[in-house]
Amino acid sequence: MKDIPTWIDEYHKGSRFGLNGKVLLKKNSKYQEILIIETDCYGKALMLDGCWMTSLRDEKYYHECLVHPALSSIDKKSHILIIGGGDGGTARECLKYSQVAKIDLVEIDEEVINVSKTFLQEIGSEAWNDKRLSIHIDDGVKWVEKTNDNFYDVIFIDCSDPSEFSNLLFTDSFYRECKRILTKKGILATQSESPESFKDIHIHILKSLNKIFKLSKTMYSFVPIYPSGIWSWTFASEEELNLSKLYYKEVMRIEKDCDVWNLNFQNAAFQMMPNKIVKELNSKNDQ
Ligand code: SPD
Repeated sequence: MKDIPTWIDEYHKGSRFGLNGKVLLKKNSKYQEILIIETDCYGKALMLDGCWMTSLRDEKYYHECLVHPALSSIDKKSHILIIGGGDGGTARECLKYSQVAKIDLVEIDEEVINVSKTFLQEIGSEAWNDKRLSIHIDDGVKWVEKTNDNFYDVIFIDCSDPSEFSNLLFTDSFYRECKRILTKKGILATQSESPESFKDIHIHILKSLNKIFKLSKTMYSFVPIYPSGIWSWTFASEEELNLSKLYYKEVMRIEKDCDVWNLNFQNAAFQMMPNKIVKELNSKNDQ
């Protein structure tokens, strides 16, 4: 089985999203089925419980969009929390900022980290050896609950789609807890699913964050291997979100080191909300 190229599909609501490749690893962790696939077009890729998570060729579309809008726009960014993010891509992007002093990466499934370190080294890259990164194998919801008030400058939620064991990461009570442990000017940055293939949960996330935080903004771009391709990231804060405004020297350095993100790309991406989402968010019935 391992050496035969075949189509590997994510099945989603009557559609399938597939890549041709060879299965390099198939195992069950305590939480999920883990597949590593050597794909023909996207390099090595990670699939969890039948859902594409990341690939060497397209991971920057996702990780750069999750991290840089938040970190390029916030003054104080010494303490960072990453919930999920077991492939290391989010940590790698955060560590590009010299001001980042400490990252707690809280991943529930140790096996995801192990297979990522073994098969997807390019994604986590030097982050795995950086002394600023502390890895905790723990439940993100419990971690947040036991954290003191006003502790983190930025929280990144780099989670899978809602499922039996990730559902709580999409609840109002969890977002409220995140707000509690953020510093006064802190930012919550979360992947917020697809306005097309995950429209209901997308709307739910945006409405919840809009209700719980003073400000929230959503950007849209694409992650080629995810269902429908179009994806979103939402940023929420109690203070003014300076997204797209600051232009520090360090930001210019980071732009040079990115494949996807730059300030022009970001400015456009924050204007890309599909009109049906605008209308649904504005509809009185759903308030
Ligand atoms: N449909 C897949 C959504 C997964 C989002 N997280 C991906 C993890 C990449 N670090």
